[in-house]
Amino acid sequence: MASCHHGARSKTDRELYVGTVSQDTDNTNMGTLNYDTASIGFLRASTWTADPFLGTIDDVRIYDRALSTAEISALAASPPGACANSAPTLTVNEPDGTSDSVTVGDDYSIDNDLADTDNTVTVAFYYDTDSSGLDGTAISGACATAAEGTSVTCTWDTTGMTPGSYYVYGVTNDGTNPDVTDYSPGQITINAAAITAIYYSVGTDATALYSDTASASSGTLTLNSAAASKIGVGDEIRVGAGADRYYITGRNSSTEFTIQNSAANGGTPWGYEHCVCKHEHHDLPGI
Ligand SMILES: [Ca+2]
Ligand SMILES: [Ca+2]
Ligand SMILES: [Ca+2]
Repeated sequence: MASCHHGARSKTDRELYVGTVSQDTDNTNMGTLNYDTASIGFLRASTWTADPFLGTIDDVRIYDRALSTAEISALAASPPGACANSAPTLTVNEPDGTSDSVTVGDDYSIDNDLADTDNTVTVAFYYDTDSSGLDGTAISGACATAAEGTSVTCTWDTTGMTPGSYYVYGVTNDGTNPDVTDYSPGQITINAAAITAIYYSVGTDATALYSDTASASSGTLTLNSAAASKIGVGDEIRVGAGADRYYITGRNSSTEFTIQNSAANGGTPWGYEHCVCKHEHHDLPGI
Protein backbone atom coordinates (compact mmCIF):
# COMPACT_ATOMS: atom_id res chain seq x y z
CA MET A 1 0.00 0.00 0.00
CA ALA A 2 1.55 3.21 -1.09
CA SER A 3 -0.52 5.59 1.01
CA CYS A 4 -0.15 6.23 4.69
CA HIS A 5 -2.89 5.82 7.23
CA HIS A 6 -2.68 7.62 10.48
CA GLY A 7 -4.89 7.10 13.49
CA ALA A 8 -5.28 9.75 16.11
CA ARG A 9 -7.00 9.22 19.39
CA SER A 10 -7.80 10.99 22.58
CA LYS A 11 -9.55 9.80 25.70
CA THR A 12 -12.90 10.70 24.20
CA ASP A 13 -12.69 9.69 20.55
CA ARG A 14 -10.52 8.29 17.78
CA GLU A 15 -10.01 9.60 14.28
CA LEU A 16 -8.64 7.97 11.14
CA TYR A 17 -6.66 9.90 8.53
CA VAL A 18 -5.54 8.83 5.08
CA GLY A 19 -2.73 11.20 4.33
CA THR A 20 -3.91 14.53 5.69
CA VAL A 21 -7.61 13.83 5.16
CA SER A 22 -9.74 12.80 8.13
CA GLN A 23 -11.91 9.81 7.21
CA ASP A 24 -14.06 9.32 10.26
CA THR A 25 -14.30 9.60 14.01
CA ASP A 26 -15.95 7.39 16.59
CA ASN A 27 -15.98 6.89 20.31
CA THR A 28 -17.17 3.36 20.82
CA ASN A 29 -15.33 0.99 23.11
CA MET A 30 -13.09 3.70 24.39
CA GLY A 31 -10.94 2.83 27.33
CA THR A 32 -7.45 2.71 28.72
CA LEU A 33 -4.61 1.53 26.49
CA ASN A 34 -2.91 -1.23 28.46
CA TYR A 35 0.31 -2.94 27.49
CA ASP A 36 -1.10 -6.42 28.19
CA THR A 37 -4.37 -6.04 26.35
CA ALA A 38 -3.66 -3.60 23.52
CA SER A 39 -2.89 -5.05 20.10
CA ILE A 40 -1.63 -3.85 16.75
CA GLY A 41 -2.84 -5.42 13.54
CA PHE A 42 -5.95 -7.23 14.78
CA LEU A 43 -8.91 -6.88 17.07
CA ARG A 44 -8.46 -8.26 20.54
CA ALA A 45 -10.66 -8.71 23.50
CA SER A 46 -9.10 -10.69 26.31
CA THR A 47 -8.14 -14.03 24.71
CA TRP A 48 -10.19 -13.46 21.58
CA THR A 49 -8.60 -12.03 18.39
CA ALA A 50 -10.10 -11.36 14.96
CA ASP A 51 -9.97 -9.23 11.81
CA PRO A 52 -6.27 -9.20 11.02
CA PHE A 53 -5.06 -6.11 9.17
CA LEU A 54 -4.72 -6.77 5.44
CA GLY A 55 -1.50 -5.15 4.30
CA THR A 56 1.82 -4.14 5.74
CA ILE A 57 2.24 -2.13 8.89
CA ASP A 58 5.58 -0.45 8.65
CA ASP A 59 5.82 2.21 11.30
CA VAL A 60 3.87 2.45 14.55
CA ARG A 61 4.20 5.37 16.93
CA ILE A 62 2.37 5.72 20.23
CA TYR A 63 2.01 9.13 21.84
CA ASP A 64 0.55 10.00 25.25
CA ARG A 65 -1.69 12.59 23.66
CA ALA A 66 -3.76 13.15 20.52
CA LEU A 67 -1.78 14.52 17.56
CA SER A 68 -2.76 17.94 16.27
CA THR A 69 -3.90 18.44 12.69
CA ALA A 70 -0.57 20.13 11.98
CA GLU A 71 1.33 17.13 13.31
CA ILE A 72 -0.73 14.76 11.16
CA SER A 73 0.03 16.92 8.11
CA ALA A 74 3.74 16.89 8.92
CA LEU A 75 3.74 13.09 9.14
CA ALA A 76 1.90 12.78 5.83
CA ALA A 77 4.35 15.18 4.16
CA SER A 78 7.35 13.03 5.05
CA PRO A 79 5.86 9.58 5.48
CA PRO A 80 8.03 6.95 7.10
CA GLY A 81 9.52 3.85 5.55
CA ALA A 82 7.53 1.99 2.93
CA CYS A 83 5.04 4.82 2.56
CA ALA A 84 7.51 6.58 0.28
CA ASN A 85 9.36 5.38 -2.80
CA SER A 86 12.53 7.36 -3.10
CA ALA A 87 13.41 8.79 -6.48
CA PRO A 88 16.71 7.64 -7.98
CA THR A 89 19.74 9.86 -7.56
CA LEU A 90 21.89 10.50 -10.63
CA THR A 91 25.06 12.52 -11.08
CA VAL A 92 26.98 12.55 -14.34
CA ASN A 93 30.66 13.02 -13.45
CA GLU A 94 32.32 12.71 -16.86
CA PRO A 95 32.69 14.37 -19.27
CA ASP A 96 33.63 17.38 -17.17
CA GLY A 97 35.47 19.16 -19.97
CA THR A 98 38.96 18.27 -18.70
CA SER A 99 40.93 15.66 -20.61
CA ASP A 100 37.82 14.72 -22.55
CA SER A 101 39.04 14.93 -26.13
CA VAL A 102 38.76 11.89 -28.35
CA THR A 103 38.95 11.12 -32.01
CA VAL A 104 35.94 9.86 -33.94
CA GLY A 105 35.88 6.11 -33.53
CA ASP A 106 37.48 6.11 -30.08
CA ASP A 107 35.75 4.66 -27.04
CA TYR A 108 34.88 7.15 -24.32
CA SER A 109 33.94 6.28 -20.74
CA ILE A 110 30.93 8.17 -19.40
CA ASP A 111 31.22 8.25 -15.61
CA ASN A 112 28.25 8.60 -13.28
CA ASP A 113 26.80 7.90 -9.86
CA LEU A 114 23.41 6.18 -9.88
CA ALA A 115 21.44 4.84 -6.92
CA ASP A 116 17.91 4.01 -5.83
CA THR A 117 17.16 2.87 -2.31
CA ASP A 118 14.11 0.79 -3.19
CA ASN A 119 14.32 -0.16 -6.88
CA THR A 120 16.87 -1.47 -9.32
CA VAL A 121 17.32 1.16 -11.99
CA THR A 122 19.43 1.86 -15.05
CA VAL A 123 20.32 5.08 -16.79
CA ALA A 124 20.17 5.88 -20.50
CA PHE A 125 22.65 8.43 -21.85
CA TYR A 126 22.25 10.99 -24.61
CA TYR A 127 24.53 13.55 -26.22
CA ASP A 128 23.45 17.14 -26.74
CA THR A 129 25.03 20.21 -28.31
CA ASP A 130 24.17 22.27 -25.23
CA SER A 131 23.32 21.55 -21.61
CA SER A 132 19.61 22.16 -21.70
CA GLY A 133 16.35 20.88 -23.11
CA LEU A 134 16.94 17.15 -22.78
CA ASP A 135 16.65 17.14 -26.57
CA GLY A 136 19.76 15.20 -27.49
CA THR A 137 20.39 11.95 -29.30
CA ALA A 138 20.37 8.58 -27.59
CA ILE A 139 23.70 6.81 -27.22
CA SER A 140 23.40 3.15 -28.13
CA GLY A 141 25.25 0.22 -26.62
CA ALA A 142 26.23 -0.12 -22.99
CA CYS A 143 25.40 3.52 -22.22
CA ALA A 144 21.74 2.92 -23.05
CA THR A 145 21.24 0.80 -19.92
CA ALA A 146 24.07 1.61 -17.52
CA ALA A 147 23.78 0.04 -14.07
CA GLU A 148 23.75 1.49 -10.58
CA GLY A 149 26.87 2.32 -8.63
CA THR A 150 29.32 5.03 -7.71
CA SER A 151 31.73 6.24 -10.39
CA VAL A 152 30.38 3.63 -12.74
CA THR A 153 31.52 3.91 -16.33
CA CYS A 154 29.96 2.80 -19.56
CA THR A 155 31.68 2.74 -22.92
CA TRP A 156 30.51 5.04 -25.69
CA ASP A 157 31.77 4.04 -29.12
CA THR A 158 32.06 7.37 -30.99
CA THR A 159 32.19 5.77 -34.41
CA GLY A 160 30.06 7.78 -36.80
CA MET A 161 29.85 10.88 -34.60
CA THR A 162 30.02 14.26 -36.29
CA PRO A 163 33.13 15.99 -34.91
CA GLY A 164 32.25 18.64 -32.33
CA SER A 165 31.74 19.28 -28.63
CA TYR A 166 28.86 17.70 -26.79
CA TYR A 167 27.32 17.54 -23.37
CA VAL A 168 26.10 14.20 -22.11
CA TYR A 169 22.99 13.70 -20.01
CA GLY A 170 21.42 10.69 -18.35
CA VAL A 171 17.78 9.79 -17.83
CA THR A 172 16.63 7.27 -15.25
CA ASN A 173 13.21 6.22 -13.96
CA ASP A 174 12.26 3.85 -11.15
CA GLY A 175 8.72 3.22 -12.39
CA THR A 176 7.17 5.30 -9.61
CA ASN A 177 8.72 8.74 -9.57
CA PRO A 178 9.16 11.17 -12.48
CA ASP A 179 12.26 10.92 -14.67
CA VAL A 180 15.48 11.93 -12.95
CA THR A 181 18.01 13.56 -15.28
CA ASP A 182 21.43 15.13 -15.04
CA TYR A 183 23.73 16.87 -17.52
CA SER A 184 27.48 16.39 -17.50
CA PRO A 185 29.41 19.29 -15.96
CA GLY A 186 31.44 19.74 -19.15
CA GLN A 187 31.73 18.70 -22.76
CA ILE A 188 33.42 15.92 -24.62
CA THR A 189 35.28 17.10 -27.70
CA ILE A 190 35.20 14.66 -30.58
CA ASN A 191 37.84 15.47 -33.15
CA ALA A 192 37.89 14.46 -36.77
CA ALA A 193 39.99 11.43 -37.38
CA ALA A 194 43.53 12.09 -38.52
CA ILE A 195 43.61 10.13 -41.73
CA THR A 196 46.26 8.68 -43.88
CA ALA A 197 45.59 9.85 -47.39
CA ILE A 198 46.64 7.99 -50.47
CA TYR A 199 46.18 10.28 -53.40
CA TYR A 200 47.07 10.65 -57.00
CA SER A 201 46.48 13.00 -59.89
CA VAL A 202 43.80 11.91 -62.29
CA GLY A 203 45.39 13.84 -65.12
CA THR A 204 48.63 11.87 -64.99
CA ASP A 205 49.33 8.22 -65.36
CA ALA A 206 49.25 8.05 -61.59
CA THR A 207 52.74 6.69 -61.32
CA ALA A 208 53.31 9.17 -58.48
CA LEU A 209 51.56 7.75 -55.49
CA TYR A 210 51.86 9.51 -52.17
CA SER A 211 50.98 8.71 -48.63
CA ASP A 212 50.73 11.42 -46.06
CA THR A 213 48.81 12.48 -43.02
CA ALA A 214 45.82 14.62 -43.78
CA SER A 215 42.77 15.78 -41.89
CA ALA A 216 39.31 16.14 -43.30
CA SER A 217 36.37 17.88 -41.67
CA SER A 218 33.34 19.85 -42.73
CA GLY A 219 34.10 19.36 -46.36
CA THR A 220 37.69 20.59 -46.29
CA LEU A 221 40.92 18.70 -46.58
CA THR A 222 44.27 20.00 -45.40
CA LEU A 223 47.55 18.55 -46.57
CA ASN A 224 51.11 19.56 -45.85
CA SER A 225 52.86 21.82 -48.33
CA ALA A 226 54.86 19.06 -49.96
CA ALA A 227 51.85 16.91 -50.57
CA ALA A 228 49.63 19.83 -51.58
CA SER A 229 51.87 20.70 -54.51
CA LYS A 230 51.08 17.34 -56.05
CA ILE A 231 47.30 17.59 -56.31
CA GLY A 232 44.64 20.00 -57.43
CA VAL A 233 41.03 20.44 -58.46
CA GLY A 234 39.81 17.40 -60.33
CA ASP A 235 41.96 14.99 -58.38
CA GLU A 236 40.59 12.34 -56.15
CA ILE A 237 41.68 11.39 -52.66
CA ARG A 238 41.17 7.96 -51.27
CA VAL A 239 41.44 7.87 -47.50
CA GLY A 240 42.84 4.58 -46.30
CA ALA A 241 42.21 1.15 -47.68
CA GLY A 242 38.54 0.59 -48.44
CA ALA A 243 37.57 4.06 -47.19
CA ASP A 244 35.56 6.84 -48.82
CA ARG A 245 36.81 8.62 -51.88
CA TYR A 246 36.85 12.42 -51.82
CA TYR A 247 36.67 14.51 -54.95
CA ILE A 248 38.70 17.76 -54.88
CA THR A 249 36.25 20.48 -55.88
CA GLY A 250 38.23 23.60 -55.06
CA ARG A 251 41.39 25.00 -53.53
CA ASN A 252 41.09 27.37 -50.56
CA SER A 253 44.82 27.86 -50.11
CA SER A 254 48.05 26.15 -51.05
CA THR A 255 47.28 23.36 -48.60
CA GLU A 256 43.52 23.47 -48.01
CA PHE A 257 41.03 22.03 -50.44
CA THR A 258 37.30 21.65 -50.56
CA ILE A 259 36.18 18.08 -51.02
CA GLN A 260 32.99 16.27 -51.82
CA ASN A 261 31.91 12.83 -50.90
CA SER A 262 28.47 11.52 -51.58
CA ALA A 263 28.14 9.97 -48.13
CA ALA A 264 29.92 12.56 -45.98
CA ASN A 265 29.24 15.84 -47.74
CA GLY A 266 26.27 15.38 -49.98
CA GLY A 267 28.30 15.98 -53.10
CA THR A 268 28.81 14.00 -56.24
CA PRO A 269 31.71 11.60 -55.91
CA TRP A 270 34.14 11.02 -58.65
CA GLY A 271 33.05 8.14 -60.83
CA TYR A 272 33.75 5.13 -58.74
CA GLU A 273 33.94 2.77 -61.69
CA HIS A 274 36.46 5.03 -63.36
CA CYS A 275 38.74 4.94 -60.36
CA VAL A 276 38.61 1.22 -59.93
CA CYS A 277 39.35 0.61 -63.61
CA LYS A 278 42.16 3.12 -63.55
CA HIS A 279 43.77 1.48 -60.56
CA GLU A 280 43.41 -1.98 -61.92
CA HIS A 281 44.84 -0.91 -65.25
CA HIS A 282 47.93 0.56 -63.64
CA ASP A 283 48.11 -2.16 -61.04
CA LEU A 284 48.80 0.37 -58.30
CA PRO A 285 49.78 -1.01 -54.90
CA GLY A 286 47.67 -0.24 -51.87
CA ILE A 287 44.54 0.86 -53.76
CA1 LIG B 1 12.77 4.30 -6.09
CA1 LIG C 1 37.28 14.62 -17.75
CA1 LIG D 1 19.82 20.69 -25.89
